[in-house]
Amino acid sequence: TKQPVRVAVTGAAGQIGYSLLFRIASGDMLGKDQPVILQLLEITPALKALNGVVMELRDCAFPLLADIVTTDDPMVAFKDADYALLVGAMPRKAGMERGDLLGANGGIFKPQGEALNAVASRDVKVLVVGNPANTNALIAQQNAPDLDPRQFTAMVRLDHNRAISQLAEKTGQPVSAIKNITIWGNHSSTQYPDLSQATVNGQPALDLVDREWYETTYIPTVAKRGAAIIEARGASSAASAASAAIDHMRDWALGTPEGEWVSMGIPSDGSYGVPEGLIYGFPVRTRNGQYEIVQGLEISDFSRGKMDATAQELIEERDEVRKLGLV
Ligand code: NAX
Repeated sequence: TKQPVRVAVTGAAGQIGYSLLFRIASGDMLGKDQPVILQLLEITPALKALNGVVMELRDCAFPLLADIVTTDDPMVAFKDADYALLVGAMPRKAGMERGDLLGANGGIFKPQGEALNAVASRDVKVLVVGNPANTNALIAQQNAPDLDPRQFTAMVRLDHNRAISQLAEKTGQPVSAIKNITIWGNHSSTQYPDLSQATVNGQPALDLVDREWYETTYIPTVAKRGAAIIEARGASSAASAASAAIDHMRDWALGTPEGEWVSMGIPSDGSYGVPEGLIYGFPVRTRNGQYEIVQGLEISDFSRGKMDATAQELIEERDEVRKLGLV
């Protein structure tokens, strides 16, 4: 039997945590043969609620759940962590400017980056879910100089999954028929859900739907889905966000199927003219725990415009956190 691996989760007593932890502990993320030790981080006032979640985790009697650690100290939560899912973040409050939001989150992701740098496994795989996810990932990464910058990623997988499901619904096909959608850029309303290479049962998706629908309905529906969920549910996406986090980490750790790709927010290496260093959604394939950007895709003028606009937003966020001395 395999040795347990250490999985750190921040914001563990929150909404997403309440779905995510049970999926990790049941083996959905790393496989049904991989025991896990959960290392859960919360702010001090939430430790009591976290303890309740831990009671429920224990009550599930998950065979793969080897141990649970709870703490309000990142140096404890990230100790020897093989995987770190950074979910806890400061939500945008009414009247908050972008700079205020980025500053508040810098207060969380800078010390967490430093703690990862100090105590995590040298191979730790980091996924930032907490918003603004891409720039929070950049902050953590820039404060962890001893770790490979490529180990810091941000979640655009929920957008990717939403893009699949919207296309499946429109074409009347199962989600399993849909391949090779890309979410380019920021996990925000400027994201670009790109169907240029997508296929439905092997047929080009853009031959099956009309261009007008794609540009004026599909793209904004995917990009604004988070707001639609809040409007309907009275709370932001939680189970679907947790499921996307599971998908992101599973595919990174265990690999993507032959001939298919997924979308991950990763540090740009300059591919497709995306400024180097931005944490940007790209099409990636993964194997043996490593990801690589899918190269050689044709980029139309329409795509170029969308990709540049979302890059521009990430540049502005980066400049803002630079001004604040966070990166
Ligand atoms: P909740 O407010 O339910 O939970 C967040 C938890 O984080 C709280 O329990 C809080 O005590 C904890 N927390 C705050 N600061 C912390 C710190 N410094 N260390 C450890 N824990 C801390 O939010 P939830 O609905 O779970 O969402 C979490 C984050 O995910 C939010 O930032 C949200 O915007 C973001 N999302 C990102 C998505 C994505 O696709 N990238 C989609 C879903 C979600 O909106």
